[in-house]
Amino acid sequence: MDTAVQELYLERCFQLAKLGAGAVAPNPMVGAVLVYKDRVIGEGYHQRYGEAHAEVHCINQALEQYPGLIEKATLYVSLEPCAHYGKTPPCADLIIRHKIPRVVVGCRDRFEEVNGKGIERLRNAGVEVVEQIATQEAITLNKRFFTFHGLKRPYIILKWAQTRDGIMASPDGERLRITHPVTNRLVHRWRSEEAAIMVGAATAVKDDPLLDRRHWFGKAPLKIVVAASGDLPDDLKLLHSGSAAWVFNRKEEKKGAQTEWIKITAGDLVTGMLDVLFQRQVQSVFVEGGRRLLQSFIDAGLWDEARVITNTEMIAGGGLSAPSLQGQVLLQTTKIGADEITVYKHIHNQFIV
Ligand code: AOF
Ligand code: ZN
Repeated sequence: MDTAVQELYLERCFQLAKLGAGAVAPNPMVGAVLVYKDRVIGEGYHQRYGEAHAEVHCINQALEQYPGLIEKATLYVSLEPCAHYGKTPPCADLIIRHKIPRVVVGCRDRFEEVNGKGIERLRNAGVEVVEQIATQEAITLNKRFFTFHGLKRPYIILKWAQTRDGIMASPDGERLRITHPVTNRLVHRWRSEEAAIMVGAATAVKDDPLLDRRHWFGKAPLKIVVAASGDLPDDLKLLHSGSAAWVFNRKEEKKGAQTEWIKITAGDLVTGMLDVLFQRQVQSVFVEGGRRLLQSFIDAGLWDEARVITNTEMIAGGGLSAPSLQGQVLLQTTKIGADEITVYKHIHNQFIV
C-alpha cells in the first residue's frame, strides 16, 4: 500500500485524536479510522478519561454502518492498541475478536502496561501490523504523555517575554509590559493546555499574578510557586483565586483549603520538584519565570520546549537579561503584531518530542 495514502489516514487519526484535547488527560489523545477499499467505514476517538478508547468508537460506527466489511478492512490508529485491563478492556482483544486483518499504528505506547505488548498480541493472533509510518507526528501528538511515562517527569515548557534587546524585567526586577494583549490571550490558551503553571517566589510577590486562563477556555491549571525559604505573603492573589495552588519549599508541609505547602527534601530543588510532580501525576508544567527559576531549569538541562515572545519594537536599554538558548533547535516563529513568537525544542530525549 502507498505510504502517502497511509500517512493521510493516520493524519485523519491525529485530527480525531485532538478532539479529545483537554478531556482525556492523563490518558493520551487517540484517534482511529477503519478503511475498506479506499473508503472510510468508521471513525472514532478517545473522548473522555475513563471512558471507551478510540478503537471501540471506531469499530462500533463501522458495525452500525457497514456490517460485514470489518473483516476485510484496515484499522488505522494513532497509538498502539492497548493490551491491558485499565478502566476499559484491551483494545487488542477487541480487534482480534472482530477479525480485523490489518492494523497500521502511529507509534508504540510507552505506558509500561502496554509498550509493545498490544502489537505483540495482535501479531500472535495473525493480524498484520504496520509500523514506522508518521511515527514522529504520532509521538509529538502525545509529547506530554510520552515524556511523563518515558522519563518519569512532566513535560516542561519554559516561557518568557523579552524586548528586542533581550531584556525581560526592569533593573530592579519590576515587570515590564512587553507583550501585546492579543499575545496575552495566546498565553492564556497555552496555560489552559498544561496541567500546571509554575513561577518563582520573587515573581509571585512582585507581579502578584493570578496565573489563570481567564482570557481563554477550558480547565484551570494548577498553580505552583517555588519559594525555597518558605516565606510567602499570605495575601497573594494566586493563593485565593478559587483553584488549587501548591507552594514548593524547603521548610514545611501544611495544607489549607486551596493551598498546599510541599516540602522538598531532595538535594536538588528542580529534581526534587519534578519527582513530586511525577508522583502526583502532573503530566506537564508551564514555567513562566522569573529569570532565576527559568535559568535553573536550563542549567539542569531539564526542559523540553521554550516559547519566547520578543517584542521587536521595544528597546529597554538595560535591565534583567532573558536567558539565552543559543544553539538550540528553533522550530517555529509566528508573529502577532510586533511580537515574534519563537519555539525552541530541546533535543535530549529518546522520543525527540
Ligand atoms: C488505546 N486506545 O484510545 C487510548 C489508549 O484506564 P484505561 O483502560 O482507559 O487505559 C488507559 C491507558 O490505555 C493509557 O495509559 C494508555 O496507555 C492507553 N490509552 N489506548 O488502545 C485509546 N486512550
Ligand atoms: Zn485501548
